[in-house]
Amino acid sequence: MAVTAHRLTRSALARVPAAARPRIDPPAPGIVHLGLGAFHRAHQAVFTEDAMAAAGGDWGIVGVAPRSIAVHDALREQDCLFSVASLAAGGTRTRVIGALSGVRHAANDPAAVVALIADPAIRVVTLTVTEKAYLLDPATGRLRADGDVVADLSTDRPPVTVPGLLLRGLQARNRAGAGPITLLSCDNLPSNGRRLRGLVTAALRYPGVADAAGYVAENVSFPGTMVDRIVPASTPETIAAAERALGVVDLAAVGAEPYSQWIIEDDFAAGRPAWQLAGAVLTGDAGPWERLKLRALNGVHSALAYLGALAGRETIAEALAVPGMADAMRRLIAEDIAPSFTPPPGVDPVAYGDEVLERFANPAIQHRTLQVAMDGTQKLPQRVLHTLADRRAAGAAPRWAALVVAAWARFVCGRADDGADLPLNDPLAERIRSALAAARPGPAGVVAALFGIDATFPPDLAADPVVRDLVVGWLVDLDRHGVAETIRRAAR
Ligand code: CS2
Repeated sequence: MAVTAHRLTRSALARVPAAARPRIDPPAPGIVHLGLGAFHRAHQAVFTEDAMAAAGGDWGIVGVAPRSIAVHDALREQDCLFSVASLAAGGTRTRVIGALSGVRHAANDPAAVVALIADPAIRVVTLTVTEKAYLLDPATGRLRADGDVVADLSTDRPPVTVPGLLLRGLQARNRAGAGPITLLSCDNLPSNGRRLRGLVTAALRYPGVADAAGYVAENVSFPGTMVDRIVPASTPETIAAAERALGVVDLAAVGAEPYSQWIIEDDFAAGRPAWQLAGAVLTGDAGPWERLKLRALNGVHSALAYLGALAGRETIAEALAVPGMADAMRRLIAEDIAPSFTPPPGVDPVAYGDEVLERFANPAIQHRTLQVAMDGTQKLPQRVLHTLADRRAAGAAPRWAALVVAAWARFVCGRADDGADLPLNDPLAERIRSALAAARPGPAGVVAALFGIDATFPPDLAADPVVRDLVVGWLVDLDRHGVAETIRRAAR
């Protein structure tokens, strides 16, 4: 009869290889994190454990799952322990992380989350809530009217949205006299610190939370960050590999590439962990690093996701293996992305791009093209459209960046080159479908319809005839020849 392995818990740590055990004792809480996903567990939690191992400090993380309860329950059953496997072609290194002090499930217990943010022991709130949670209209700087957010901010009901949890927590912190705090966005957005400040400031206009406005202005800082580590969604194989490595069952295991980078603006109202001792880079301005990463990594990621999914490639590494694809991505980086922005001092975007392509080619990382392809209306602006706009402002014709938009346009039409259906996972899926349903026939009609989605495409860019012609031209090729032949022809 098969012997059931023990679950990963504090008492089972003696069964785990010594080299894989946590580097710290259970820490007292000092941080609340919103968004308990795989990325947070493989990135900020690891940096924070290493910072505490190097310099101590009560910086334990209380992880808050906004909606999904599965990870919350798994971690609670495991004394908040989980493992991270660094997956390299030459082998895997797995370690158990003990940086979590607790977990909460916001949907089931919003009051506990509000009370945490109001607790004087908590001095930093970090967030990985994905692009779509920042309900701010970039054009107006005002909160996009989302029914739940408005209800959270103007009624006494328990909050159910990220803005609601944040604002109710800050309001309670002010009323409790709990002192200053830092809100640290760790989402893939340009100027993510300013975006988060904008979100909070816009929310403070609502009567239900307006009394916190003075406190926020005087006591809350919003530094920006750039975060980087490729962390595919966990699968049953992730869990099985963790059990083989640890000898216990970890249902919250994550797998990630070995590379990890964190650039943080050093503006903390009530202190922070010694993240620099864990390899993070503290700076006065994360902006150039954000643009480098969002355009030369995430922009290329999205390109490979859409082109790869259309070509029937399951993973990013397989997409990159399409003949001519690596050369096309190098041209995207060299001809359109690199000249579109000023990189951090001493950084060559083309060399950075070459390293990114090596990371994407890692055969040990099963990063699905469909996972990266999700939420395109929320990702395209900072990953591709800003590159297009900046190159157009310089009078250039960014044909390779236009290819990414064309690939997205063909992807959202829902059909791969071999006729297979493609899923549309996007907050604006209905808006996309209705635009396509009303589109004039043919590539020009599709582009005109999709360019009308002004939450994604700024009107001036959508009206640019050079951009439109480039995107339509690529879409004609993709429709006529498919990805592989289009890439082959383009490489000539
Ligand atoms: C990916 C990112 O899913 C996606 O959209 O492009 O999660 C990417 O893996 C990370 O930003 C890498 O740091």
